[in-house]
Amino acid sequence: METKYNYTKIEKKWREKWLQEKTFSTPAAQDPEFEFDQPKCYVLDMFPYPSGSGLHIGHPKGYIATDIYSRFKKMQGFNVLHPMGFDSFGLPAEQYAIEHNVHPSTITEENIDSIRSQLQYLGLGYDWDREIATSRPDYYAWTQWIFSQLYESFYDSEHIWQDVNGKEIVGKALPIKHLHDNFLNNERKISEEECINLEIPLNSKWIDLNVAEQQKLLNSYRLAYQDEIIVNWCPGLGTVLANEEVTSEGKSERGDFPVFKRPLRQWIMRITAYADRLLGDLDRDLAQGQDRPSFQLDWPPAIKSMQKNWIGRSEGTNVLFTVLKRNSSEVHSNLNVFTTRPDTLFGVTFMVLSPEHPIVKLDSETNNVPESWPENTPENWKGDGEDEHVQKTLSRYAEDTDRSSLNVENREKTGIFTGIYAVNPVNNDKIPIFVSDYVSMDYGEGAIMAVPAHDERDFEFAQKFQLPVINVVSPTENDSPEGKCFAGRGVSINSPSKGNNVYSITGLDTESAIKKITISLEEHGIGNSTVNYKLRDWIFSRQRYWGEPFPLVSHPDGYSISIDPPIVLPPMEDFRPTTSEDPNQPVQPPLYRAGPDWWKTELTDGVEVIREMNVMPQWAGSCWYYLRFIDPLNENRFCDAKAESYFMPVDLYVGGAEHAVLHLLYARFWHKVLYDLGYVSTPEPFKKLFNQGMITADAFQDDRGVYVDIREVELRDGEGYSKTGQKLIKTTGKMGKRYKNGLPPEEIGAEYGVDTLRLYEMYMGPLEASTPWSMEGIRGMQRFLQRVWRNFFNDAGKSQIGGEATEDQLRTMHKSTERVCDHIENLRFNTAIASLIEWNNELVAINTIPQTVASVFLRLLNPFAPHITEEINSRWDDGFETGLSSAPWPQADEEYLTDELITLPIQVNGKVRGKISISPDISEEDLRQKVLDMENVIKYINNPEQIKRFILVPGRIVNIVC
Ligand code: ANZ
Repeated sequence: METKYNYTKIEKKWREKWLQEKTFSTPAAQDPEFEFDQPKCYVLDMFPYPSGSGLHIGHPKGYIATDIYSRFKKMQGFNVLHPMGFDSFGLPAEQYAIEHNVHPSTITEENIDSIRSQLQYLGLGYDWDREIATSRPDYYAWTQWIFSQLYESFYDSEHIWQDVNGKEIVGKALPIKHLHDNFLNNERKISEEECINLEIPLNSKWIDLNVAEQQKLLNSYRLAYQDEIIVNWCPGLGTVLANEEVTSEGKSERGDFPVFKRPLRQWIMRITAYADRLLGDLDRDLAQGQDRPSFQLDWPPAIKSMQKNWIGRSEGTNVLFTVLKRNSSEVHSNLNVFTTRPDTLFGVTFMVLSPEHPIVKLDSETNNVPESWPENTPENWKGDGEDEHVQKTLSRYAEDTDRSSLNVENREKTGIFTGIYAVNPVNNDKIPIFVSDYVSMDYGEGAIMAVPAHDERDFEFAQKFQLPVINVVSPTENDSPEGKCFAGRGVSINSPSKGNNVYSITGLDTESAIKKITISLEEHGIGNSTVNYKLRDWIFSRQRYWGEPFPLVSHPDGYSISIDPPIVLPPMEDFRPTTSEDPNQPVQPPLYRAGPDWWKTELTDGVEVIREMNVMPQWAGSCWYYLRFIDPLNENRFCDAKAESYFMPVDLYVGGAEHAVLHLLYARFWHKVLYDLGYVSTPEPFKKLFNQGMITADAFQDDRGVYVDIREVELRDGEGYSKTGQKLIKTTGKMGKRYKNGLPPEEIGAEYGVDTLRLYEMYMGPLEASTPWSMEGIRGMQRFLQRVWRNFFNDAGKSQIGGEATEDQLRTMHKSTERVCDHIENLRFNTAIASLIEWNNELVAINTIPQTVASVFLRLLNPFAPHITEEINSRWDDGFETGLSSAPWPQADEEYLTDELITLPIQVNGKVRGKISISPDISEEDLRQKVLDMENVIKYINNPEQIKRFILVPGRIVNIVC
């Protein structure tokens, strides 16, 4: 037998063996042998989209981590589910296909094949029988099915129900049929607003409505509904984009095409209905029923707070102002504003409307807004001037908002005076109304009461237009004004004193002032407390080809009907989006070109209907893939119910922090809908979330600033030179295409071995940190493995293992076991590896390594470097016949861990009364408990509940004063 550590051969052998023997497969739920009472561990990776350029060594960092964790859990006796799949629908795959002039259906499967083999090359123990790809019909049929569930449901925000543990929850998704029956039986009235929207007489009943009207009413409740809204339209890509897909310059993230705002009929997901639960469940105890423990989300605090900010819950008050007719003191209409600071009502010196506010659009219809507008000067905002340039300014606003009005926050404030006035309800002051784009129609009421003394943005505006500033909040001592105005909390001033005005709040602290004035406003019917969210509903249609078709048809009477999946994407030679340079061109999704053969169809009653021609966005498939992995071959259900409640929630979910909001929020939303409808058993899908850091690397630019592929760079003394000998500029960046500094895993694997690569990636630093790649580092790791190999085999290939372990050797062994186990459990792989290296250095010095020690060492190293350890185990007479992957994880024996204890004297009221042996890093709480359990100490304390002071001087003494 070959005696050298020949990693190339060894790694190939084990890689093939694992695949052939399906070593890491998890029994299927339908398998009669399946043991539902074995403890489970569901470990999930954020699945990749199958890009054409394949993986570089930066990509698998998270995958190596979950592989180590899964192997560790398997050895600990858990039934581990560790699947992998591909996020293969959507823009990236489609753009790649367009650029390479191939069809997405072929190129996607080809890319999947090559990425799969790269993942297998890395020795990752996935259960490949469970592979899914979101673009395959047997998968997306169920994405469509879930869409139908959303379409056929509404959110009853008043429905009170109890979760499995009897906790009361307010609000639930219910079948739309309930709503239909409620309307039909007059248990629910059609509201005034609904009648106005439907253009039907007030107090109409369900039976007075025609079918189209009834459907329109239901549509306004559905969790997936259709509406005409202002969207980011990118004619260059031929599709609508989410705000997040648009850069701050108003260009598309992909391709850098201009983006325009335009109204478009869209399918939308009512995620806002779940805002409160999506927020609350981030920090709540989540029940799973009697036999299963409740859990809390163990997520990085930064991700939780990003989700909180994204949802943006804001408690405030809506206040009703009146708007006067132009040049008159008669009331024209009402104007509602949303404020978080009703205590500043006496400091309002102007109002600002969003350019899209309906009052701005009233113009000639009502004669309220002048044909030409007053000039935009301080003299004129007070009164009567007229100037046509104002009209121009206003139309410029319209243009401005057309060109993606993102990032208006930091721009210099601009605005115009409307020439009309509002009346402040608390003091009847007449205040001018302006229009400015720093107020957005998307939030609150699209109109604000401006308080320049206490709001930075209003202050800037007031400065610019020379508007008065009235202080109404006085800072308390430790909260003095920072900027030009005081936005903090304090005590109300200049806001009438008691008796002068029903709204008087002078002298009250901000909290009480808000409360008091809100109550008074409510009593007078001109205000009510309310909650606003920054979260917007989710625009769910894309005018592209490579996505899930909707399971919907449109009826000739103008409403949609859901139809049974699967709706298979028609094969189309020309799948390209209909692009144009003209933002006003009518929108024509590619599926239109599939022709009437595809989009015309008949209902069972013979009515001819038209299929929906938009497709779903990329996010759809990834919203629920973790459920399909549980039971990927099920043809009758998205996933077997018993298997779902066994495997859910996902115990560990590892992926990039870039998915902090969208994917993680969308998936949680769908999950909650499925939970409400009774399809899944846990209120949240992902119990523990972890974000791996990036791998960065040196990148080199030539003197034109162009990046030179890292493999074309010659390295000398830490500097890089081009092929022609030109010295290059060295920078650092995230490994990848952009900086041309990615290296394929096969290249590193061939040179150093995959086990070395795996170990090195985990050793570079804490998993969550971004760390630079270094060739020096990887060589060090290779030397470590060579030493491990030589510990087992001398040059003649003979085993050098045997004999009994000494006390000291056992102590090191158990301590290392304890440490490595704890580090892996907490995903601190770098320190786990450091412990193994340290231990191995001791082993190197021993001539013959005792059998027990060798066996434990191998098993601890196995999750990190599975190929070499399996090979050693298989060559060794005392090895595990099952192989290490199913060998039992070593247990640390407490007895051998004890020498780490330190002994401290215990003093009670100045006298030493006993001694205690404790671990040096015991918490004060645990120590106190231990001391209180010591009878020989306790007898000196009259009443343990009345201990005055309990002091631990670390490493010195425990001091009790009573
Ligand atoms: C008066 C006031 C006085 C305000 C004061 C703040 C401080 P959050 O916390 O984000 O909810 N506002 C309301 N609607 C707006 C819109 N559509 N576009 C831009 N700004 C809007 O912020 C709520 C505050 O933002 C509201 O409270 C309002 O200004 C402004 F000393 O009203 B405030």
